[in-house]
Amino acid sequence: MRKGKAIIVKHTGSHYLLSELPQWRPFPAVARGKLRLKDSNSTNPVAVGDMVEYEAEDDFTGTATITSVLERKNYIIRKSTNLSRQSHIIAANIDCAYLVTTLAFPETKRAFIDRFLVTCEAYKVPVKIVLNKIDIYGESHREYVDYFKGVYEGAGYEVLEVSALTGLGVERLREECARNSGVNLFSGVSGVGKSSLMKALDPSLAPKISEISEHYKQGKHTTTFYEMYPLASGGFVIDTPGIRGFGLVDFKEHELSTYFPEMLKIMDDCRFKPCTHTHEPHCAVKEAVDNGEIDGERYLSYLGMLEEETKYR
Ligand SMILES: Nc1nc2c(ncn2[C@@H]2O[C@H](COP(=O)(O)OP(=O)(O)OP(=O)(O)O)[C@@H](O)[C@H]2O)c(=O)[nH]1
Ligand SMILES: [Mg+2]
Ligand SMILES: [Zn+2]
Repeated sequence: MRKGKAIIVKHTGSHYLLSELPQWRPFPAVARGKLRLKDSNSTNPVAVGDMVEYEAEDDFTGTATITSVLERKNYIIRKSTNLSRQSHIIAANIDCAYLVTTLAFPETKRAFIDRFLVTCEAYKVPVKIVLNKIDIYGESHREYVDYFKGVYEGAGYEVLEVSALTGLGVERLREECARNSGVNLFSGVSGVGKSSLMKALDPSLAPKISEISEHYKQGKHTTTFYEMYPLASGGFVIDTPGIRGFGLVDFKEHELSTYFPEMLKIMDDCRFKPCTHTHEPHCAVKEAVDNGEIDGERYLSYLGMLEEETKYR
């Protein structure tokens, strides 16, 4: 019998594939009994990226048994709707999350982007924004692309302009993904090109890709499993199914603004502490919104999240 530690690289129902990263030699495993991390009521107690302990035959024949899940350094968690009681862990132990977005075909909603970013801040996941399908925007959209980049760079996030189709920006993304043989996550709504980007990074990979719907201008939820892939150029990428809804999990009203880096920077100057930045006089955040230092839509996202968090509690 052999005992070891490995990472979950694929998860389908009760079956897992594990690999001892940074080696890439996946082997099948099942869980012994109920795997559970403390205090977790998520639909999936373990996720891709989780480090587990396993037992297997010395020659790796047959199926290994997962005996326990090790403490996570970080993870991304969401609820499908704000009303839902159960939460879902997208992935764990991520070196860099790439939130893949598009301005159109399909449009990624700003509220969705901001919820994802807030969750990354709260659960300590480094995150960057990928603006994909740059090839289809053309000169007429340049102004909006610049505005979008201005907003998120101003808030403290890197924004990478890429096109999986033309290869623009792909080499830079490839270099970033290879850094420290790290585990990278591609997440976003359906149809933004997560699987296409993976294939652009490493043409030997063959994830399923399909056209967005002609009629609805939305993705068709082509990727259905969470799965990690090794890139020939180094590093690993977790391709994920498109996310339908992103509800926040376990946020306290007074913490929320600390997960907006541009608010966190100035909130010491609010007269009241804690300040919700809604009705209080002499609020530095509201002043920054009024004079344009904080983007108005980011602030609206903040108010929307604040309202939901107090309403559904
Ligand atoms: N023009 C253009 N089309 C792209 C680009 N990237 C992806 N697409 C197209 O967008 C559609 C959806 O791509 P996918 O890679 O399947 O999208 P996904 O994000 O993996 O979608 P799900 O798996 O459903 O979440 C396909 O028709 C791709 O060819 C791009 O940079 N430019
Ligand atoms: Mg996909
Ligand atoms: Zn304030």
